[in-house]
Amino acid sequence: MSRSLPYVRILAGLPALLALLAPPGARADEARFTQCLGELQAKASQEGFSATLLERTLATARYEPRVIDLDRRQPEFTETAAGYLDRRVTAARIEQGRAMLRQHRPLLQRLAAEYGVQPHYLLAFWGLESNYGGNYGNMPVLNALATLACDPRRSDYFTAELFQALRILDRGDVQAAQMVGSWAGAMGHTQFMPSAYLLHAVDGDGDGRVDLWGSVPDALASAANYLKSLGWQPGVRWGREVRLPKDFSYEHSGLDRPKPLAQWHRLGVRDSAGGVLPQAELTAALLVPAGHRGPAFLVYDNFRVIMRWNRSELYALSVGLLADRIAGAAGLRRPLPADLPRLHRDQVLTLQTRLGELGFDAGTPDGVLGPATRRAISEFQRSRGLIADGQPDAALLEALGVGPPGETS
Ligand SMILES: [Ca+2]
Repeated sequence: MSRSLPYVRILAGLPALLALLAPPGARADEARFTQCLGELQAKASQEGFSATLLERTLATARYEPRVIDLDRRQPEFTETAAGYLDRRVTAARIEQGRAMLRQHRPLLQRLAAEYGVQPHYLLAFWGLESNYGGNYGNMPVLNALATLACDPRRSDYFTAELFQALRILDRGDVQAAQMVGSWAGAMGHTQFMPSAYLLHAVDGDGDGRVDLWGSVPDALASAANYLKSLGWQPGVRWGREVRLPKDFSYEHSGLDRPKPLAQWHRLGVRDSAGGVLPQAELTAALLVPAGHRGPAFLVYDNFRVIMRWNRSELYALSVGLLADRIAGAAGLRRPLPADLPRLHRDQVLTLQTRLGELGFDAGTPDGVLGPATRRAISEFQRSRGLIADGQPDAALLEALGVGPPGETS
């Protein structure tokens, strides 16, 4: 141990000093964190992490109240498909993706050959996760993970991720100060959690280190390797926009109702230009994320692979649509309706309660518009002779007597 210079000691004491100046609730949080950090260090030590490592890593972790605020924050309103996709598949992101395709073409072709993931998909993930490295977060990952590990809500998960982060630091690929990311601990160009880093990150530029912050080849090779391990099928699309026949029965829609392409053909589904679907031995599910007035999509197995990266249907759709646009495709044939209502949590709760009262099982009312709620909406719509697309549009709200937020009658 080297002797600390006096000012270093003062700096080291600064957090405690600042904590004394904070309001009592924050002081209690800090105190709990300090105690928890001690326990984490003891646990890490039992798991075999060296004292030297812990001293320069875990011992320096700081409580980040902002992380807890962000973790607690629940969206007040539901997001419409148009709102979600318009914010992610933007003209600027498409343009930059095409520029990145030109700039990194040899690398992307090498990765496509090695891992079987087409270049435009790697670019779409990169664009969505960090805006092509332009914004991968500046939160010290140890602080974020230690703060969440010491919070009861998801302590086990984040304690495990924190220890994985220590393994990465132990390996020496990156220094603690450079290990920055999102408030939830997702790191670098591709926003890998530490466990994904340890399992799937690879050295794409051959310098012997895996650096998801400073090396684009490492980040893209890691994304390709991860997608391959999630089951990515080489040369297959994510899905495509399709055209539905008049009077189509929307009960066929939903990820849980896949059918062979030939069967979709028999149901009158055509490609977005009205042509016959490709003759391939593929199974696909039909999605209508904005209801019957919006576009329809047939999605293939690779769509489900994207959902293993991030469990949101709209996220997977944004990856697919951005990838298509980067590869040169035009936008949607049928635009996303911009006038669908965003529902307040109160309204979703009322809607779920009403559906339940009427015998349509939307699960336990939680204010979140998930697949079970959409399924219940669709069954209610069918029972009333409405178009059963599962979309909570104005007609549905009226039929269920769901008023503006805050109205309970
Ligand atoms: Ca490297």
